[in-house]
Amino acid sequence: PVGIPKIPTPIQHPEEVTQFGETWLWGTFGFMALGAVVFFVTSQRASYRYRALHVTNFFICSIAAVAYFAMASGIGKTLVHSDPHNRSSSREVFYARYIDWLLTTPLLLLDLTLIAGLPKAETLVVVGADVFMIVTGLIGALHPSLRFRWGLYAFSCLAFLYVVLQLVTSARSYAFLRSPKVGNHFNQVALALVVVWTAYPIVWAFAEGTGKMSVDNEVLAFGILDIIAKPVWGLWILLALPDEGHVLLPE
Ligand code: RET
Repeated sequence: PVGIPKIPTPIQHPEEVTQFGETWLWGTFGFMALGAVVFFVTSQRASYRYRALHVTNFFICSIAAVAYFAMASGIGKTLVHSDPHNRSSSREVFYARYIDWLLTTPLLLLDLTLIAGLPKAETLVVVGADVFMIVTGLIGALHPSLRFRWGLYAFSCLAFLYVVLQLVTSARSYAFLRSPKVGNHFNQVALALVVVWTAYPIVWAFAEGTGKMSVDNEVLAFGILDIIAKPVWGLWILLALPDEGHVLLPE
């Protein structure tokens, strides 16, 4: 029997990273590895009063370097299908980023809380909110339903707001309690952190959220943000740190 004539359909491709994105992933790996080497050297030379900050920055860059090595070499990603009948609605999601962020964002916050001398209990709560922010962001990125994806985004944003609020209220006051110089330093680096970190949910909204941004451009944007938020910000914190700003391990 003559079969039903097939209507040729255009080949549909999922939205995936290309050579451009892969090259940039290797580039970002290079920056993180360089940062790790620099902080390793400075941590060996630093006075014990500041060493903890050099060590956290060394860990931050090392973890990111490993995550970027994995992503550049082709793992740590998965296809998310928002419509099982339409392959072009599938998008590659780099979940490895979230594993990196899960470990490194608490360490970045620790840089600030150690300078401010924030009490341990409050530090724990800030870090808890930060972990909640990353985990809900990860579940959102992997969710096939666009609607529920934004629900998880909202939970994540609430946690982010809480982190920011704790930094600009409580942690800031503790920093000024130590000395005006430490307070001013904290003001500057905390403000920079809030500005840079706010760009993450914006990129997410255009990339995972609406798909308006290609995976390549997402890789480029998060790469640039990660370089600013990790090695650049970490180096600045240490170079601008006043003498009285040594690490405080409070109650
Ligand atoms: C997500 C999506 C959901 C909403 C929010 C997000 C915030 C992410 C942030 C990430 C920071 C990462 C850093 C990495 C290290 O360099 C998860 C993107 C609020 C703030 C600083």
